[in-house]
Amino acid sequence: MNSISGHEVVFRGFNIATMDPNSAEIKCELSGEPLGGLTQQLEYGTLNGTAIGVEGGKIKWLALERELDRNGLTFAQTVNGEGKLLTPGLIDCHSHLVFGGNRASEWERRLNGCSYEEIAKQGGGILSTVSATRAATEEELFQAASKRIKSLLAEGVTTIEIKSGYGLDLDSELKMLRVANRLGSEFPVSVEATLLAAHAVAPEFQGNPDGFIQHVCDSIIPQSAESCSAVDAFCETIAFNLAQTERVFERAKQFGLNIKVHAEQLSHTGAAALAANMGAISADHLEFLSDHDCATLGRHGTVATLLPGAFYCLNEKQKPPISALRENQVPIAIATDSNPGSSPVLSLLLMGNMACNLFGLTPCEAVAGMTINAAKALQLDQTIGSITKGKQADFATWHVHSPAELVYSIGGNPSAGVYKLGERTQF
Ligand code: DI6
Ligand code: FE
Repeated sequence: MNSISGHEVVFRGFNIATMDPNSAEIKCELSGEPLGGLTQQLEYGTLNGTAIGVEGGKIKWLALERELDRNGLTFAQTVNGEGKLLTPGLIDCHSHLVFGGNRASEWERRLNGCSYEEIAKQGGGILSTVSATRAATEEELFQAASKRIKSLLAEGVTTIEIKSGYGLDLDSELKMLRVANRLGSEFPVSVEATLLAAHAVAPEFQGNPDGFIQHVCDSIIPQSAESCSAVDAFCETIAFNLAQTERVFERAKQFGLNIKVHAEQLSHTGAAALAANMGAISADHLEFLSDHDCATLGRHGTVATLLPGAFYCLNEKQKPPISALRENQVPIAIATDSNPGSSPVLSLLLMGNMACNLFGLTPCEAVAGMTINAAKALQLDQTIGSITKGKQADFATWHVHSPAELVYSIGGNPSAGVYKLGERTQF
């Protein structure tokens, strides 16, 4: 018995890149024939001549169009793709989208030879955005982030992770988390809010990082736990050390929160392996990751999230160890790291292009990095990230034929419409 009722919204006439690693096993709801057998491009999980039935915001079935026609089935509504590409909605699994002010003047100083670390040590960098974020009202932060999120949504993003970390006191961190969650309720996008209180030492605790970490563990994590799903920390010579990072993660785990980490961005600290050993869902940046760390990530299933925007904007030279990540079967995700300092980026597709051109990913790895592996980086791969029966009907449609074209060209948004829970988005 098939489960086709006629009440579905049907998407047909699309060239579908399912990004489902098990796409070869997908079967037609009507005939039981394998759908993946129709294509040579199993790595993108490409399906042609296949319709998607959506009901209640979810993918109810996949079926051959000719079988639907042969059985004379009619439906409540049909969306005809006319040959356009359909992919899972894109997922930006690492962003700092909520912040006050901007840091264009620091960028000018960096162009004149001042380093990111020097600016941070002089009280600029993250702390200058902390001042601007504390000074901004909640409404001002929401309006500024709304403008930014629209750029991402217009390019196919249907889920985004947004970090706090520019408040660094309880009230300001909670203000940031509220703005992040409000973006998810007012725009057609799912927001995963992450607490990043351990981003920099708060000005009130200058010279006393251990005291600040104590405050994060005693007060900020417990009082933010209901407003976020994960806790992140910046482990770096200019931020927190390994022992401080571990304290933050231990506390987060006591509240049942996921952990993720900014690690091995400017130097090797061992934070990625520490986090993986503690069960982190992702380790992010990773330019200085060692081959041994790659094995640790692989063993624990921790996702390596690469952030080529920060690498590019900081003019870094050291690249993440792509071959060792592959050898250890570490899932690789790609994200914007959208933030006012190291990655003022509002295009996830551009990050896919940079991941290929700068880091040597294949276009297929880049697209997987913005879909199925980004879902894994948020521990949401049971519900989003691929075109799979039972998952959410979050779709991006495109004026291109092949998925590689999404990351091949730069600029000129190829979006042909976005669907969140089966509904065409408007914002
Ligand atoms: N690494 C980053 O890329 C951002 N935070 C971090 O820990 C940069 C944040 C900033 O410069 O404002
Ligand atoms: Fe970041």
